[in-house]
Amino acid sequence: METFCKNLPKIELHAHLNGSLSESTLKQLQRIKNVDNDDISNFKFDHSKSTSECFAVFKIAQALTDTPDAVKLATSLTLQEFNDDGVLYMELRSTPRRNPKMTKVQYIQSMVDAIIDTSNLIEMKTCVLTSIDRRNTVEEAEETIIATIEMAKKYPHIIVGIDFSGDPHIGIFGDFTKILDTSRCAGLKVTVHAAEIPNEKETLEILEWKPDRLGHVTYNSERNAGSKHLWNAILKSQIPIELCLTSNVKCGTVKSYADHHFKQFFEAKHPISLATDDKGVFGSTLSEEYDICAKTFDLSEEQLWNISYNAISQIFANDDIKQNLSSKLIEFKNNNFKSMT
Ligand code: 6MZ
Repeated sequence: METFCKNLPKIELHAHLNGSLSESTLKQLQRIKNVDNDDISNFKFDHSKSTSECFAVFKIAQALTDTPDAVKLATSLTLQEFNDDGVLYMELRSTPRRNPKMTKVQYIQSMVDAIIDTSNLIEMKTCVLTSIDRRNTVEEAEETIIATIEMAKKYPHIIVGIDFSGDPHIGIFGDFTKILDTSRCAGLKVTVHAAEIPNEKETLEILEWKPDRLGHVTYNSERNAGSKHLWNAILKSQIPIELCLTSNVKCGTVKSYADHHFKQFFEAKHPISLATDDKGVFGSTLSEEYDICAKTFDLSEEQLWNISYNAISQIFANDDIKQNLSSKLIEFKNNNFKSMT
């Protein structure tokens, strides 16, 4: 099963750049910056921690990606790693930061440059989502959206959407809807982290706003601090959900893999994809996520293929890219499952 999961062409729709940095990438960035401290030994979770501890560790990576060159290098190395794991298409998300050494536009440009420079070296196709951090102000979000719209005009095939993320204990989704409407009017798709902590009122508001995709959706029903009404509203919405099993287990928002809400959404035939979230922090590749999912929920290779194939319709890139991914997944199926119809 492990080899199958590695070979299966996969679609990664929920990966945060600074949470995805591997130890070797962090070390390279440290060398370039000439810093030598053991901060990075605290980056990867070797056991489960709380959500708050999780949000503290991102700062370790962000301190190393504070110039355009560092953002570009971090992006290039991360793309290479996802490609080597058999990812065929990914949407890489990151919160553009402004500091005395770079503007938000330069931050986004660095990600784009890394994608363009690696495009001839790797098979994986990558698009960018810029993240709005809910801990920050609406003015800061506005700045990010203006920068994203400007860059999306220049690189419409690379910059495809906005992600709403950050520590769910801080900030209110409703404060950001006007500014998110602006990005939608500019043709950008939007994915929103929802129900990472119990907050039925906010989750219902998010559903009402109708994002193009949702992340996590952990506290979703009577069985986990939600209600039947909430569960029915999620299913009725048919909004695809990005599920990150290891991330949720390691942040302690689900008790174990067996308790993960993958099972309920899968059985309800709700559109879902599997994703890593922060592979550097949680120490799990997308192949490993597929493998864990298969072993925990007793899935066949055909069912895993279906999960990957169905994710194509959920991507934010255009129909040509969808068509191309579809052909590659069908080719894999024809070569690997002679008996599949
Ligand atoms: C919510 C998360 C997250 O943007 O600097 N982030 N937001 N829930 C999660 N689940 C654990 N994992 C990561 O990457 C790091 C940032 O992504 C968001 C947080 O805002 C974090 O600071 P970038 O590339």
